[in-house]
Amino acid sequence: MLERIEAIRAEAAGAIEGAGSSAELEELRVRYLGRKAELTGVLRGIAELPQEERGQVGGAANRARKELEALLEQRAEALDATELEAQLVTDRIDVTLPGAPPRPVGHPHLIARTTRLIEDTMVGLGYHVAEGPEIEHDYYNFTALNHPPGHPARMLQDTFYVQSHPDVLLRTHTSPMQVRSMEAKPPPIFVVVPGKVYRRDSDATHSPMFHQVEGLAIAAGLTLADLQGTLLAMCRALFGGDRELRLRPHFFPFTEPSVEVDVSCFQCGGRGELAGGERCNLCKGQGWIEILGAGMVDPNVLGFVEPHGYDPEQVQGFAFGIGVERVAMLRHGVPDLRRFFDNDVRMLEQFS
Ligand code: 2U9
Repeated sequence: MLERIEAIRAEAAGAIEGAGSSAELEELRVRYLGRKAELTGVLRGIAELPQEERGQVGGAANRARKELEALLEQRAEALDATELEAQLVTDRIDVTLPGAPPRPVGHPHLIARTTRLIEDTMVGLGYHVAEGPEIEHDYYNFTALNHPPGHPARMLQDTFYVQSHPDVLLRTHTSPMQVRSMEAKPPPIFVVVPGKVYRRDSDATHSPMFHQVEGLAIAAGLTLADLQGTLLAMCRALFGGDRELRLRPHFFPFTEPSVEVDVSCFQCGGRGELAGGERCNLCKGQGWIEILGAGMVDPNVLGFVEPHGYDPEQVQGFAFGIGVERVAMLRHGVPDLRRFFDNDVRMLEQFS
């Protein structure tokens, strides 16, 4: 009997060691330790053995059962681990694979890209970028920018007002944020302000909402020459390294003197005619394209922020404003400004 028990134990131990799957292991458990297993039968029949054999046989059968139970448990753990590992490998999903069909990757809108280009150029010259509220107070949009009461820009035909608050409006330029920047920080200040602005205007070259970047530089000793050099660097970054500038006298309430600035035509090189002798259609034969407005900041404007350190006798500076849509239309040959805001992907995808 003892030999038989040892034979069963040895056979079962070998089989458990060689089991290749959890299912196979379960079969072995039933075969060697189940209700109908030979060893189970031996244990059940102990009471019927002669008294002197019971202790030895019972002890050997119990030890064999305990050993096989332990071996089954060990093998089960090992198999569970390898089976889990195998499952993880076969179930692996590559989340970096494109979906079906692959999704097209988006890109910044042409207006955002053009704004960034202007910002980057000015940051390269040492300017900070500041953004501010689109809903403004009359004080920041007009009063502090030297617009007298009754100035035409303040009129209802030109400006969107908030109905319930006659002093609250949609900003008509980003200049209010330059005033806020001066209130927040004493001179010297070099700041550009990009953003949406609103005017009651709508046609192929005007939209009730459009984008500007305005710049402001205030420090001791700045002159119109500094303004010219700054704008030349910006226009060359936008329209090519060979560009020249032309300044024409103009009027703005917030600058004195004020100028309108033309850039030499980047299609005909400023000649006004193309290689074949025909008139340049971009500059209409003029050789110059109007591109922005600028000027030396009016001392009256500095007077509004004098308590914040801007003494018009001590510091002076310049400001400029440039329309982003106009720059984008010129750089990319877009004929109608409204196309930027139709949200027609056939238009937008051309500029990815
Ligand atoms: C402060 C003082 C002065 C900003 C300026 C212009 C001239 C200008 C236009 C360009 C095309 C508006 O988008 S557009 O239609 N802007 O001509 N803007 S000077 O002058 C400032 C700004 C802030 C404190």
